[in-house]
Amino acid sequence: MFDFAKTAPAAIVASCLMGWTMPTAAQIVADRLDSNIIRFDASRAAAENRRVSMAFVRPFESQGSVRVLAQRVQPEFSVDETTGRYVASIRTEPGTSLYGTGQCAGALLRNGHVTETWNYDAFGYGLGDRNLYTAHPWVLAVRPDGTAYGVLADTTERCEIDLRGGITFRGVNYQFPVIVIEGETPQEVMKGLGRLTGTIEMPPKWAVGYHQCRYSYNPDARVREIAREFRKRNLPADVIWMDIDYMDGYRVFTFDEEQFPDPAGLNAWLRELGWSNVWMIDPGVKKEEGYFVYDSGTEHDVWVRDANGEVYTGEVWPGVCVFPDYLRADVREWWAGLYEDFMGMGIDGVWNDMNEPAVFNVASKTMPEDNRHEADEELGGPGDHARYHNVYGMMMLRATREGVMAVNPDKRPFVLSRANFIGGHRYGATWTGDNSANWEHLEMSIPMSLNLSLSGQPFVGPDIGGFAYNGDGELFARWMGYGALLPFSRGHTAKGNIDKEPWSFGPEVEATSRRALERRYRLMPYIYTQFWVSSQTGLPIMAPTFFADPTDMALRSEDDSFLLGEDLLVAARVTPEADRVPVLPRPVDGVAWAKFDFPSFDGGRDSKDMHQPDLYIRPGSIITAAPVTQFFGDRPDSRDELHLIVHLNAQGNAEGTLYEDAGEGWGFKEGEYLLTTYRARTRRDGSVSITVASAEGEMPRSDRPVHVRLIMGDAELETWGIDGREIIILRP
Ligand code: NBV
Repeated sequence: MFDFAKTAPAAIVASCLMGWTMPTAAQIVADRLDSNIIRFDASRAAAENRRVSMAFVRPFESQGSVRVLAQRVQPEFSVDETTGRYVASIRTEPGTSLYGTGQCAGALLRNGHVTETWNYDAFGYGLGDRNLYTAHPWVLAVRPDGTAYGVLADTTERCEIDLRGGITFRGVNYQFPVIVIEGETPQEVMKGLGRLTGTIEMPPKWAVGYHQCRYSYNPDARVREIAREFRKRNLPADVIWMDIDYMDGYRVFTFDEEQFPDPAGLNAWLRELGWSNVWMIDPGVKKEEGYFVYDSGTEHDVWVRDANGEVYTGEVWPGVCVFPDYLRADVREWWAGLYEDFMGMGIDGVWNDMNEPAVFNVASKTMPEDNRHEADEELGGPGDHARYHNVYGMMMLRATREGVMAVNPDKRPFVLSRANFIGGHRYGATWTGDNSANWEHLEMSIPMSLNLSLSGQPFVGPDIGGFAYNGDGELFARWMGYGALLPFSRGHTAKGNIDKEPWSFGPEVEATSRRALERRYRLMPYIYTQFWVSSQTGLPIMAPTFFADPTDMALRSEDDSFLLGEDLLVAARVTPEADRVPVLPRPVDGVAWAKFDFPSFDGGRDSKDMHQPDLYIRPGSIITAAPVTQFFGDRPDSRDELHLIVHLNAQGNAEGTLYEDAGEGWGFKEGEYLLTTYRARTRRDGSVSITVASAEGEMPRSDRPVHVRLIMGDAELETWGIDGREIIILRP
């Protein structure tokens, strides 16, 4: 049980022992960190003992103190008499909708739920589990009038988030500050969170494609077989993944000599077929003298130690393991160095798994809470595992990213991590761990990915098709349908399961999968633009439908649909019977969001395929699209055609933005990009003129053909023109 007196700062201990009373508003210390961001500390003593924030992108200086009573959101602080827990709470006004809290199983709307931040190897998780793989002590609150605020409990420690009546955070050991971000809209709050915790870096464009994984594709001949099959069948995909069985006895940074004798050759062969590759690395290092990673780590004294100062050992895949202390910069540097030879094998991306960290054969499924981390002062100084558990994975991810970047400084890194912490999106993408192949999980994946997105992790998605168990073709087809439109789109399944490639369930499921993947690749210009928007602003890539109209209470608990960017609504059918009717945003000035689709490879319209989610375009917007490609770089001609899908608003206008760059490298930071705003205007004679309203960046505009589709209810008009020149659509 938590002993508040043992670890609390002296001043607080004294008041605690005397029966710590709730500080009055006058005792609470409130500082402005940014125009709409206020930090509240429970007391002067708490402020003085405030720890370094691991969530923030950089240290924030106070821009001056503010009056607590003048704030619309006023946190209250107390200590729970029975448990001794430190409590920070916020009263919410009736009708406030609550979201975020990181990865949670269940509905989008989090009112009434209790979760806990404690990264956990949650294989087989389900509804009602309080803590999963990642920790995001953050709540997004949307008031009935659509104004919003976000609340961050700035602590890395175990923290309960209780949304049964208002917002309550219960922590242990540390009187953490509460940070409140106010916004006129939830979007404004997310942008504030982006300023506070940073934004994603642009990923390589191949990582925005579809990823194919399984535990495991081995030996290498199987990898080639899968890669060939995708191309033969015209199933668009960019990335193939190597799970732990490529390693020699699960020793990280090694390759099984029999099954993967020539990883560099394999990667080069894959590249010829347009594939990028991702290989797994876990944190547990086999304790074995003579194994170079263990020997070098021991020499550099990098391992986490137990409370007695002995190197801690725990069992994971390779057997008895030791664990790097990623809280130390020198250890991160050592770890980063290991990637030199590894990446030298032509490896494109890295997958960090098991980094909660997961440990076998212990009830807690992780290392003891009294293990020691010799964290650097800039991260808060030495502390126990209880304090640093939730950021262990994030620090591993950071070290990996640094290693990958050091080897390939001219390339954009791609790293995927299972464990993470709020702010960890700065270092890599996250997926939702070991879900299951059943309808409950298919249904849960959308709200789960949405709440992670609303917690500041935009590059996110589940194992499409479900990890544990088999499922059937029907389930797989439906999951592929919407999974192909998630920010991180990867099919995966566990060892021992049946094959789960798009063709494994027969021709119908294969055709459905192809249509789904073709949609992603057609929408690639638009989707890639959303990654750029997120990298610039902190906005999520996938957003809940209520972002279209935060004042519409009917959208607040819409679990089955999501927005990609602002202009595209994806409405999925997530029950076997496909019997739920999505709640769509209200018409804007009488103009409804319009359904649209693409012709698919097999000549049909996707809408004939009930496994594909319905696509809707916002009134007044232009969505950009491209011809189907099989992978990034498949049609490298810069004069390749561009498609504009136009849906006019009540005034007869529409606008849409397209971001383009090389898809790899950092040239875009030096101006090598093209940001175009296309505008449609209805002219007096009723015709519609489409022009480039504004352009930015030094990448030249080619004279590529532009195909324009004007969506008009069930009908549509189309025409062709040249990019950069006015295009006119005559209306009958
Ligand atoms: O490395 C094997 C798996 C991996 O496929 C999965 O995605 C991770 O979440 N890993 C967990 C370890 C074993 C899980 C049973």
